[in-house]
Amino acid sequence: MTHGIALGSNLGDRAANLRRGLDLLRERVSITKMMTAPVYETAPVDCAPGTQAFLNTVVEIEADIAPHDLHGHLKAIETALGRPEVHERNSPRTLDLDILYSGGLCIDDDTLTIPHPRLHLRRFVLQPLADIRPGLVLPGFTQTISELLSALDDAPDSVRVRSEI
Ligand code: PH2
Ligand code: MG
Ligand code: MG
Repeated sequence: MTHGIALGSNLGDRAANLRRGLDLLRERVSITKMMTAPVYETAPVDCAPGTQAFLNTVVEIEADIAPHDLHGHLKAIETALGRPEVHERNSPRTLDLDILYSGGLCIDDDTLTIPHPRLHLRRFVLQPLADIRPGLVLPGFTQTISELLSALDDAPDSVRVRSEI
């Protein structure tokens, strides 16, 4: 099935952390297809004052894996990158890996909420996702990703394209 994953880093060598995260994902999960968005430098959202800017990107993978199993791999990769398993909410992190969507599934249990509950509010997610999947309509939504992006009323320059992954 098709899984969308958001990557974010604002601690250490941010670009290297994103790349290492994807390398570890490829080692752990048998991926038959991957689409990568450009990397954006983004202003922190809901973080403590003075928090360092993030690098964010999004990938879409095709892999025969259930969302909870994928989630387990993503947590293990975050830990491998040095992120403490218990951490303060929105504290600086070497790597954050969030499942955005898994095919047409809606999940809401103790470990996972899919689609990601805040993705439609976040330019740092919608902009890279719109680069690879502008016409996607997620389960529970009526608007496409690019329509959700256009509807944001925050500052567009909070998100600046930086590089390829
Ligand atoms: N992640 C958060 C909270 N705020 N801000 C930016 N710019 N990028 C993120 O990845 C991010 C955030 C929670 O995971
Ligand atoms: Mg996370
Ligand atoms: Mg997150």
